[in-house]
Amino acid sequence: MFNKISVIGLGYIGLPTAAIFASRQKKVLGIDIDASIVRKINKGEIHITEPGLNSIVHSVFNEGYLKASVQVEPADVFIIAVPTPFKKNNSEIPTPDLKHIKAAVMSIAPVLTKGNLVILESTSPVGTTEKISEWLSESRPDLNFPHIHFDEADINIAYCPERVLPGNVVNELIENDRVIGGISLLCSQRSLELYKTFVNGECIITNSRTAEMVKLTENSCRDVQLAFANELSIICDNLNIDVWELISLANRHPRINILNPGPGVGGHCIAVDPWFIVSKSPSDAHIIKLARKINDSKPDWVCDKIKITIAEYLQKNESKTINDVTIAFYGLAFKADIDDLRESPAVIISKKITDTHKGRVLVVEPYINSLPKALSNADLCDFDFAQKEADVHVVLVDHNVFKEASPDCEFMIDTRGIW
Ligand code: SAJ
Repeated sequence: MFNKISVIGLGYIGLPTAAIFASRQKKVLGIDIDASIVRKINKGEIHITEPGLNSIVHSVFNEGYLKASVQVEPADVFIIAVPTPFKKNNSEIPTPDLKHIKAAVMSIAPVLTKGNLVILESTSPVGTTEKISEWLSESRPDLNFPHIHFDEADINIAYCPERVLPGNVVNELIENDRVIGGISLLCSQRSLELYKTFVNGECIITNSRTAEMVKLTENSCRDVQLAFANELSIICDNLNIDVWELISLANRHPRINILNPGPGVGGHCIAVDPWFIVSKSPSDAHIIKLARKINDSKPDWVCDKIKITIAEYLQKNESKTINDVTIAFYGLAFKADIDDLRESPAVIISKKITDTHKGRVLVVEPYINSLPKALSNADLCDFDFAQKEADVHVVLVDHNVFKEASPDCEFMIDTRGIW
């Protein structure tokens, strides 16, 4: 049935998905436009950090089940897992950019044959799966597509979002429940059959529009909850209340579960996906839009706190000038215990301060070997060096190694409440 599976886009979702299918003895061809990624996978190696993934890719490659290529080939199933960034367009509301999805769809169009299943996994605005069906039918008028022919179509198309947590992807891919939204019932049923080859969680069938909205709703819900926690942290700071104590006490209520505030909300999902809802329903999506604004403004608030703390340090150390003040940032990743710096509020904050601060800036980030270009004026160092050299200490990520440390800092901003 599904003997040959092609996964288009070998990133944080596509590569683990390709590897797990291959580990179930499916012949998998991974496609990526980046030749260096393809070369790496074709040596049995990986280009991302994700616990447990390296050994799976290594063995499925050696057993001959996984290969990578820049060139699409015929297959039984095509799974699209490419990024869906947004465009800012000088407007208040960013809009989703479907160029990578469209390019992936156009790349498979020439090799499609009757009976193929096409699955979109990329987070996408509502209606994208139907659009894929339209694009394909324009490009392949010799085939029937489900947005017109439903269960009679030659090609089946569905939206099947992932909901895995970076850092626990391999386990969650297998164990999480999965929502499967076909354009027709047959599209859903065939997709369910495919995912059952490795998903232990329940696979639940719906239509493609609902499945698209489920994915956006999950991440928007978390964004709204994070905005609540971040707003609380600012209110508590003004009222001289320890927000961490407040939350732990409020969370003793049986129906309250407030998340932890932080320096902002990062990553390529929660900080992005809510805009896909807002851009489709700008006059109705009030809370979702406000949550985005609250979370996006938190890094500026942290920068202001850093400036106030520097001023306090100088007040206490009268012989020093601003040029003498060394600041240490602890963590750059967008969240704990990963190496991913995408959309990281920690990068935004440390860059903003590094660009204007006249003294030295140190960064402690055990998950990277060199600083990104944006921070070329800062120095990457280890924890002990930062503790010894810095005057002002700023915790931006709650990595376990930081939690286990016993810091000694008089002037400190702890955006994660770990010290
Ligand atoms: N964060 C806090 N406080 C918290 C929890 C998180 O400040 O209490 C911050 C993190 O530091 C990070 C951001 O929120 O900056 C997002 O982190 P996250 O752990 O909440 O989520 P992601 O982006 O790693 O993964 C999310 C997950 N979605 C939900 O939990 C609803 C995951 O299940 C999705 O698969 C993933 O987005 C995705 O790919 O869409």
